[in-house]
Amino acid sequence: MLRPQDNATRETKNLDGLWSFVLDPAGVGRADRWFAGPLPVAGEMAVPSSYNDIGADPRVRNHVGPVWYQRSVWVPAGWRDRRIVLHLESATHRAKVWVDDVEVVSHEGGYLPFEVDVTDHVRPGAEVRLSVEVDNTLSFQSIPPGVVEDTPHGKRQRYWHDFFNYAGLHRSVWLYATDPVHLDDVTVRTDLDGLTGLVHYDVEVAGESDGSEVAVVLSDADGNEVAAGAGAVGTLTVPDVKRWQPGEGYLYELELQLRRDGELIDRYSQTVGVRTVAVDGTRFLINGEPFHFTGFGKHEDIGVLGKGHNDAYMLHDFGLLEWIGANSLRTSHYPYSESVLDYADRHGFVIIDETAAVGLNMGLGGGIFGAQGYQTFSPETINDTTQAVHARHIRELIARDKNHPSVVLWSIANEPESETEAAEDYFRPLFDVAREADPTRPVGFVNVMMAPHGKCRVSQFADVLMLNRYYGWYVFTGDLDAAEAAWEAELTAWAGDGKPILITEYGADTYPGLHSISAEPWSEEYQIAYLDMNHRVFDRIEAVVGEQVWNFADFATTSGIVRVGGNKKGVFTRDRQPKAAAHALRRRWRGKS
Ligand code: BDP
Repeated sequence: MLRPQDNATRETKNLDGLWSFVLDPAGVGRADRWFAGPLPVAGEMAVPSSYNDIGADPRVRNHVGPVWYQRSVWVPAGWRDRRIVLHLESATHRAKVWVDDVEVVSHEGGYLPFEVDVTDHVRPGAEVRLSVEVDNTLSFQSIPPGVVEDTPHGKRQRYWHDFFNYAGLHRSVWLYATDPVHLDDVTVRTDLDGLTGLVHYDVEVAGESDGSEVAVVLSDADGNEVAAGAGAVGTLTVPDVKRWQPGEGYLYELELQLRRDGELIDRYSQTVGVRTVAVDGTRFLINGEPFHFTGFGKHEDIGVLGKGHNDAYMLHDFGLLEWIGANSLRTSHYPYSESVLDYADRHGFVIIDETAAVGLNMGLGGGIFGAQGYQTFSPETINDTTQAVHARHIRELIARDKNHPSVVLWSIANEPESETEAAEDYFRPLFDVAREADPTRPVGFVNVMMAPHGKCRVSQFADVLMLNRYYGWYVFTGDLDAAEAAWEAELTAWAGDGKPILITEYGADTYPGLHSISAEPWSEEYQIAYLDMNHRVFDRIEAVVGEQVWNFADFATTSGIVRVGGNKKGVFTRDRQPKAAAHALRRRWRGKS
């Protein structure tokens, strides 16, 4: 699938804005054919955004089940004889879409795009009605998993991940038009041979493509042609290549051209960063050079919009990341908007790209998530069907993000149960799925504290060890001396595995404005002391190739007695003001005060 793009052969129509919106608590919308006319007693909803916090109604915030979005759209008259596609960048967590009375597509997986050819269901120059049923229900067979419990007070959605289950149309919706014979996908892989760059490309064409021909032209950032090729598959060589590297996101442009009888019928511009990624012993190499990750685990989370993508906030967050000296982030705990990856490509920002497989761990929670008493892997809970869904998520993530030079590592899950035989059986094939989909990037998963070295049975499959640890917070709370000794002992054991170690989470909840001379937990002083302790440990272990603090900013969670208006481990507040730790991190990462 190619992201919608405008050029001389392709045209997009953006469908963001206000849509009609209504909850469907009884789940009757489909049977009552709500798609066949205006939605009953509808309100309005902004797209993109999470619907939860837009109004002031707790029923909307805490709704479990389907909601309906609807709008009408004029199909441009100029799109006669064109292939017309409806593209949704995400619908959390599953959606069914109708064009007028016709169901055209459904998709499950709340953070990845999907599209459908609607040519047969629309008339250029006429108006159509689009209806989207979006369902936020999580089950043991969804990624992420959850369970709906029927209580005397109504349905309650339980889940084992620590962020609010925001839902809705979180990213843009598009109509676009191409020739019926069109470029359908491209896979680009790059390599370096001394000073020469190699760009392998593989273009897919769809439609009745008799007689059509593919050509490609590679240009540098100034628009000068540096190489060209004919045919759908090939390798371009770029002498004296300018590499994509951390801090310097140099991009070439690969223009794909599709011609029939000499006439250009489709083109697509794909950005290309020429770089290599490799793991060598305990080193993580980008372009053959050891790379040290600094940065954060983040969330797509802001006030009012929830998980709705917003370009202004995206730029602001990247501005703060640059200010603090972060060179990387993990898309914890789900694939982020493609705009984030495009920005990272352009600016040399390094990304660990994670699936939405979070909370596959029913031993976790200890009262945090409020859903106890389940076994993680069993025929009734996370089972073979879930594994197949998880595999599909991995494939769809890699299909979407494979061409981003910023992405250097796949994370196939966050903190799953990993200390049991069932976990080993569940994950072994999923690593194969990732490696088959992308043989060029390392693959890992994020290990949880309950599966330390010697107990974890899944890390054997990973190229890189990603560890989340809270020594000094969830254990040895307030006792940083004891935390330091225990943490160093555990890390030393992991280092013996001979793989690079990335600390993907370490953090302490911090209430902004709370101060304490003796650095008590929750104070701004403690956050700094806690981070300092961690950094002392990391600096003593050579295999540690990166540090990503949990979290970039405070974020919304489900309610619980250890969450005070959400998770407060942010180095910035939810509205992006720095806590004292932000200045301390900046001194470490940029050497500036
Ligand atoms: C880890 C999770 C993360 C949580 C964090 C925390 O990976 O999602 O928010 O701990 O407890 O368990 O703050």
